[in-house]
Amino acid sequence: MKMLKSTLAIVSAAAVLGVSGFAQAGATLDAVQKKGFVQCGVSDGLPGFSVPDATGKIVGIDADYCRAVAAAVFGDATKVKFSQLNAKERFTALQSGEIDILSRNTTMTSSRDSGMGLKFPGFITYYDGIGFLVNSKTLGVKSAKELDGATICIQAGTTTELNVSDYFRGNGLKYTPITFDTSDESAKSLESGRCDVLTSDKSQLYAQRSKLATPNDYTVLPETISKEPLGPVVRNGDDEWLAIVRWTGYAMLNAEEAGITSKNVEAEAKGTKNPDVARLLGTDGEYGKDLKVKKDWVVQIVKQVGNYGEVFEKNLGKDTPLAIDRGLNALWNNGGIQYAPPVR
Ligand SMILES: N[C@@H](CCC(=O)N[C@@H](CS)C(=O)NCC(=O)O)C(=O)O
Repeated sequence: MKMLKSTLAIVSAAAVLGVSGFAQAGATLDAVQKKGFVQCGVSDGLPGFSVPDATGKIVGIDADYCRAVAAAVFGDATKVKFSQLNAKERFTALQSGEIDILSRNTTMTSSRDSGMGLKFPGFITYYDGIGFLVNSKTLGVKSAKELDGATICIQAGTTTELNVSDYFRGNGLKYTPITFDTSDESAKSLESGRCDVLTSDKSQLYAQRSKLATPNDYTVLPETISKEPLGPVVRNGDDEWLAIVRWTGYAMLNAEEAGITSKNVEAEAKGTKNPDVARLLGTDGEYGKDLKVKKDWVVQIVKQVGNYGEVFEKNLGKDTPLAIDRGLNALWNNGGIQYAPPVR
């Protein structure tokens, strides 16, 4: 009887874990291969990160990350379906198994990485930080320190809520928060003057500003008040899937560092004399096999999606409406902190 009870306890615990989305090692890759696509959770619409273009295709660095994972798994970057999620919905969608990866401008924090049945593979798609966007014509402030008494638009379910509260308390300033479920609602409220300030990750402030009717009237204040390392998230307990998602990003960074681009990757795969490049591109060794992906996984990622720098420039760089500098997101040997462990 005692044994039966404990067996029942284990079975019901397993059922609960199943329901709450803890994955078993290998389960996600198996399921993805069976259905033939990666289900990717992205934002509701954030230029540069994930937003539908005129044809309805979701474009942006977060969407491309999922395409790169599909290129690694299937050799085909188009084998992705997207779920558009707001900040409040995103973690439940991953926990419940509705999506395979969350790639939605999500900050890695200890509580999200440990207390929620989720894991950040650790690849940081974009090093960000919270800032403030103001209408420089109507609110003549040059620094966040001058925001005492301001009404501030914030998105619910984000790290922004807590970080802004810390900043104002820490600096002895008062503010009135107005929270919204979507960033479009926040942006509209800034435009209508309902709030004096819009706060969010700085990359998103540039993205939001690019969508306003008169972007040049708005300024991002110089302060960055928090660390917001944004990256993909997977369910806890499936190390195999976590490794694929993690090494997809590292492969893209290593390709950039080695000068491998979407244009030259095939020629390099055939003709390289550089041992690092030969390993990275699967000409030498079986590094894809360890990850349970094909030998040419990196060739497919870079050919079909691009190296990290190409993806950054295409979605966020100087030729886009966002015109964001590489800054912290430059490679470690070029003034930034993007540093990938080697494929070997
Ligand atoms: N990085 C922060 C903020 C993420 C976030 O959701 N930001 C909003 C503010 S711009 C957003 O992405 N909105 C787009 C949407 O509603 O889909 C976090 O992980 O909590």
